[in-house]
Formats: sequence, C-alpha cells, structure tokens
Amino acid sequence: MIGEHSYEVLFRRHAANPILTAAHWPYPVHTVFNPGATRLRDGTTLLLCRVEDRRGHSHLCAARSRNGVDGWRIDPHPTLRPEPEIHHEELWGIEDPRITWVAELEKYVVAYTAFSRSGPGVALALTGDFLSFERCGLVMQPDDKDAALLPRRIDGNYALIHRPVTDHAAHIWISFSPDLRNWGNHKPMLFARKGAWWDANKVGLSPPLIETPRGWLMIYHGVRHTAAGSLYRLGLALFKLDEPDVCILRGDEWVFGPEASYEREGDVGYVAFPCGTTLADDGDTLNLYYGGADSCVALATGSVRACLRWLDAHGKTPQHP
Ligand code: BMA
Repeated sequence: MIGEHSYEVLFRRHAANPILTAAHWPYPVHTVFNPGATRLRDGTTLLLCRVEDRRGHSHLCAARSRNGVDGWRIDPHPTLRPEPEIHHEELWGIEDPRITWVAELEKYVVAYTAFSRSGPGVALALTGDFLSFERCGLVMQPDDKDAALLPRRIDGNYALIHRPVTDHAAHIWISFSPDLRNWGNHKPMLFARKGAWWDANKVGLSPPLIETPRGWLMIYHGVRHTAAGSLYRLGLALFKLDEPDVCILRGDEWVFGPEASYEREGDVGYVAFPCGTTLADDGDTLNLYYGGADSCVALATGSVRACLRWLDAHGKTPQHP
C-alpha cells in the first residue's frame, strides 16, 4: 500500500537482516559487507563478500545458500586473497566485487577494486567455480572503482562500466575492449549532478546492470557530502540495449537509503552499498544484496517491472551538460 503522503517502497528489507555478519565467519574477521552476488547453475545463491581483517585490509570470501537468505555455507578460508607479491596493485587489499556471468567465455568475470599506494583501481578475474581464479590484473588505473562487465559484447567488444575520479568529478563511464585487457573508446554514461542533489558530485555503479526488454537497468549510488559525513543512497536509470552509454531515463529521487539501524550504525554509518543482485525464477523478483554501514550484509527485495514502472512515472531523459 502506498500512503497518500509516502514515497513508494521499491525495495523491502528482509526481516532476517542483517543476513551475514562477522559472527557467522569460520575464521576471525573484523567485518563482512558489500557482497557481489550470482545464482549458480543449480540455483544456489553465491555471495562473494568483502571481508575486512584487523589490519584494515580486505579479501573476498564466498558464502552459498539454497534460498539466498539463510543456511549459508561459508568457505573456511579466504576464497580470493590479495597477492601483493605478484600483483602489486593489491598491496592493501581487494574490495567490492561485482560478478557477471559471460556465456561466451563460460566463466564468471569478477570486477573488483585493487587497493595500493597509487589508490584504488579496477581489476578483473575469471572463474568457473569460485575455487580457482585467473587474474587479468589492473584494467583501469587509479583512481577508479565501482566496475562491472556487461554479460555480452556490444558491437563485437566487451563493455566495462567503471567510475574514474578526477579533481573535477566522479561520473560513471563505459569502456570497450576486444579481449578484456586492452580498453578504449571511453564514454561518459551517467553524470553526477551538482549542488543540493542527493547524487551531486559523486555517483558510482552499484550492482552490475540488469538486462530488461526495455534496456539496461542501472542501480547506482549517489554520495551526498554533509557536515556529518557521507550519505550513500541508491537511484535508478535505464540505458539503451545496443548503445549502453545512452541514458533513456533517470529518476530524480533516490529509491533506497540508509534507514535501518544496521545501515546507520557501524564502521561507516549511513551507508547502504549493494554490489550484487540475483533474479528469482519468476524472472522479476530482484534480490538486492548490500553492505550495511561497512559492517554487515543485508538483503532487500524488489521487482524489475516495478523499477521500470517507477522510471516511467518519475524518470526523465537527461540533457548532458
Ligand atoms: C566507497 C567504497 C565502499 C564503501 C563506501 C563507504 O567509496 O569504498 O566500499 O562501502 O565507500 O565507506
């Protein structure tokens, strides 16, 4: 029910939240948050969680569940650990994975943040089973993060969404590659707004894009800097299927933000940060997995059709500056 004076609720928090915390882990960890997500061929939900240790460094660890809510089986050791001796860009850890199944490769491509002295950059790794990984190394140099690959080539090229930061701006870009290693044809995709907007100055992709008959659905985060710190909230946008840099609709309002105690209180309060979704068997129900306050993993459930309806009602075609 939508009250006359309330905003529509597009994503509902699960009653079992937070669904995963450090207390669930089979080895000592400080926090667990910002998981990538996918459904394996047998329907199992796999979360690749960002796990932070007491040095402040992160690695990735897989948790598997039949229903995507409880009964998690967590790898007894880190699933993908930083290898700074070989991959210098991973000196201070690896963070915030986004998972894309690429049918052409019959592999999952994990895009993650590799953190080192130069800052955060984008790295890719391929896996078929989340047991062994083949690294591509750093594909976008610092300062760049919030990356995810599209599941198929566009005009013959792979497409990677990412968020480079310059002195002037932090907008979402898309780049193309014939081989996942050499990237070019960089195009801006979604601009941060300016001034008082909830998504002023800094935006970033949250989960990988969701393919719909109407276009690529994007759930993105906007960062509002306030005197008390940063507020991370989520908005929606839709892009052309065959020209994914072209935005068809963008909502003006945020659709999800930190409200629950586990989103407001933690190591970094007022942060709801998803890195993955899964689609239920009905092809519409969307499970949004997110980090709460950089401290725990939570789940909210929505509907692809409802997101598209909301964009039809509230979205505009952006006029680029
Ligand atoms: C962003 C990312 C996320 C983190 C968020 C809030 O820049 O680094 O990993 O959840 O900040 O700290």
